[in-house]
Order: sequence, then C-alpha cells, then structure tokens
Amino acid sequence: APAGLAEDDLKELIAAELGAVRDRSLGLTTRVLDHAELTAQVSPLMSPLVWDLAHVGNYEELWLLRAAAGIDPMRPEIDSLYDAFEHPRAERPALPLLPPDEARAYIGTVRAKVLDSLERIRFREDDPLTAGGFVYGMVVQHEHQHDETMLATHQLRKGAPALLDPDEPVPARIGGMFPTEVLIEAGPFEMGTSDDPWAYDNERGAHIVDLPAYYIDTFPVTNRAYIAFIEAGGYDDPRWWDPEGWEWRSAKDRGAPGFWRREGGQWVRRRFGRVEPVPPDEPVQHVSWYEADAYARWAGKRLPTEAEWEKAARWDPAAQRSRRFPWGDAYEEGRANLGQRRLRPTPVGSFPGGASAYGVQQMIGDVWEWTSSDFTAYPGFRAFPYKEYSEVFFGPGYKVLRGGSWATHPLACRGTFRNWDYPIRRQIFTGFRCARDAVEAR
Ligand code: AVJ
Ligand code: FE
Repeated sequence: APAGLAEDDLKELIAAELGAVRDRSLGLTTRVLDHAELTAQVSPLMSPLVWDLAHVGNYEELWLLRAAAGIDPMRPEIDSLYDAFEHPRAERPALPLLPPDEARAYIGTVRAKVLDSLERIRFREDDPLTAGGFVYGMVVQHEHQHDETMLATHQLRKGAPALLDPDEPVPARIGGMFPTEVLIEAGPFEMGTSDDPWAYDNERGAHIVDLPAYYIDTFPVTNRAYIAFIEAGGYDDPRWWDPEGWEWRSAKDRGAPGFWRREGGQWVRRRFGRVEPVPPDEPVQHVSWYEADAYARWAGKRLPTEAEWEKAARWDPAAQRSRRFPWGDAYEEGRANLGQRRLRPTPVGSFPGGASAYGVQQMIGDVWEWTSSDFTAYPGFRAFPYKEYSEVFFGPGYKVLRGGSWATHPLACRGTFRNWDYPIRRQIFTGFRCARDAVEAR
C-alpha cells in the first residue's frame, strides 16, 4: 500500500510497478502468441488481444501524459479505436487496429515518456489526481485488470497451450479442521474507504452499515460440493432457479460450469488448452450468478449481500475497525492466491493464514465471489476521475463480485475492491460462497 511513503519512494515504487505490469502484459501477448492469434477474436465477449494491449497504452497516454503531465496527444487519430464505449467488444476485430508490432512500439513510446515525466511531476495533496500518486495507481491497476481480462481470453482460446503454469506450491497445511460456516454477530461495521490512496471512486467513502446476524461459509463452494448439486438434478429443477436464470439455463440446456464436460464417467475441464479431471477440493470456477444463486437455494442457503461479504472479510470486532485485507492492513505474500502465481485457484484450506478476524478463509484471491447485490453507489458517491469507470454501470443490471481471483494482481485487490458483471457471465474467474440468516439467542 502506498500510504505514508515519501514522494521519491512512491515514484520509485510506481516506476517498478509500471515495469512489472508491462512484463506481465507482454507475457500474455507478443511473447507467447503470433500475429494471427493476437489479432483474432476468440469470442464475441472478448477483444482481440492486440486491442487490449494498445488500449492500456492509450489509457496511459490519456491519463499520465495528457491529463497529469500536460503533454500533447501523440496519436489523437487512434483514440476512438481504443475507446471502450465507442466500440463494443464484438465490433473491435473489424476496426483498423494497430498491428501487434506497431501496438507494441506505441505503448513502449508512451511508457518512455511517462517515466521521463514522472521525474518532473509533483504530487500535490490539493490535487486529487496526483495526491498519493493516485492517477499512476489507477493506470497500473487498469493494466493489471486488462491482464486478467486477457487471461479470460486465453481460457476461451482453442489450440495448443500458450501459457506455462508456474504452479507455485501452496503453503504447508497446518491444522485442518475448520467449521463449515461462521457466525457473524449482529451490529455495525465500516464499509468502504476514505483513506486508501489508490481506491477507485466506487469504493469510497467509508460508511457505517448495521447488519443482522448471519452465517457465512468458511470457504468458497468447492467442485465436489457443486458436483453434488449437479448429481442431485439441480440443473433440472426450476424450484432452485431465479426465473431469468431458468431461462438462461434452458436456452442452451446448460448443465455444468463453463469449460466442463463429461468424459469416461467423470467430469473433466479444459484449462488453458489442457484437459484435466475436475479437482474436487478447488473452489468451483466459471459459474454465472444464476448458477451460484440456484446452488445456494438448493443448499438451503443464499448468496451473501455485498455488505455481508465485506463485514466477514474486513471487520475486526475486537478492535472495532475494518482492515484493508482479511488478515491485516498490509498485503503479504503467502496469505492469498493472487497475482497469477498459478493458473488456477488453490484447494480450500490452502491459506489458513489469510483468515479474517472471524476466521473466514480465502476471501481474497482464488475466485471472484458473486454476491446477491446489484452494483450501486455508496452514500455521497462522486465520480472520479471519470464517469465511465463506475458510474455508468450503477443500476440493477450488474451484480457485484468481491475478493479477486488467482488472476488478480495484489495492487488491484483489497477488501474494499468492487467488481461487477452481468448475472449471465461466467468467462471470468468466478465462484461463490453461501450465507444464511441467523437468529441470535436472547
Ligand atoms: C471493473 C473489471 C468491470 O474490465 O470492464 C477496464 C475494469 N475499466 N477498463 C472492466 C476496466 C476500464 C472493468 N471491471
Ligand atoms: Fe480499460
């Protein structure tokens, strides 16, 4: 977290993180795929990878060169190509996009000018754009978010595997007997943030929310548990489904999470070009909100609200304050599966050291978790620095996801971070956990 750093140290951190995220982006694009694959569209849901690559550079030019440093546009004629609002994803392959070598040269030139201007710029506490290095943090996070999107494109792509799974080992197991759910007592907690320097507008500001008591699952729902739902006929019983979810399920006769199929009497899944048996202890991935909602009803539970998720993750009842991460305020390696250290979620129980004050585990990393909540503005919300990051998406169409996935970088993840998507979507790295009402003894 950049809070409290001297300006020079903050600039050093920013330069290092800009370098690291670019290395990640190139490792998902020009280093592993040829011209044809970079310019192809693998699904109408996704951009050609070469679009993401030039888009992150164009966004960096807009915010770090033009807005922050006052430098004239380099190539104003390409702005509209990379404006996500002018051209929906389905249209992007038909645009006269920069070819891969030109895209790489363009983003490299932008980057060189950014590093040059970073030395001269002053971060001013009275200027919200540069205070605490905010706009630089925004651009670093933006590129990491697109890298996660690019991983979803890789997952959808056909053909020989392009990505190597670093497959970092998980910490050694300690203990091992955990309750299946945890009681969160009734009472107020602080939701959102007013002082996280790189938080997005939609996470601000901190406000008190009072919740009745509830139970929340210790872990995300596993493949083993989800297979029990499938085998109990869960996909064939409209009692469990939201009416719109039943329609979604029926339109294509869906009967399992994305990328799964039945082979030789067992469930297998395609993962980045390789087929493997579905690992029973991993959190289920690639489920839509409708599938999560149906499972929860079948299990006699429900999805947690966004506030319930955040209280279980962040509130420390002894200290009467909210933490930035479940385990504390600082990001620490070895407490969560984040940052593409593996190409998969880890089995439940892999990170007991990442538990929240209440003992809820793996809330950060592994899989994005669907909540029952629509994506809406917090009290006193003000769009900053532009309406198209969050504000235009507020409303009943989108459901909130929390916690980040194995593909989310630690800089784009924290207990307050809010993600959102349509309830039918499951190409992203989504899972869920369940909750239920509790009636407290008097
Ligand atoms: C926050 C993941 C929904 O990918 O649409 C990227 C992030 N915003 N470029 C998205 C984003 C602008 C956004 N999500
Ligand atoms: Fe973007």
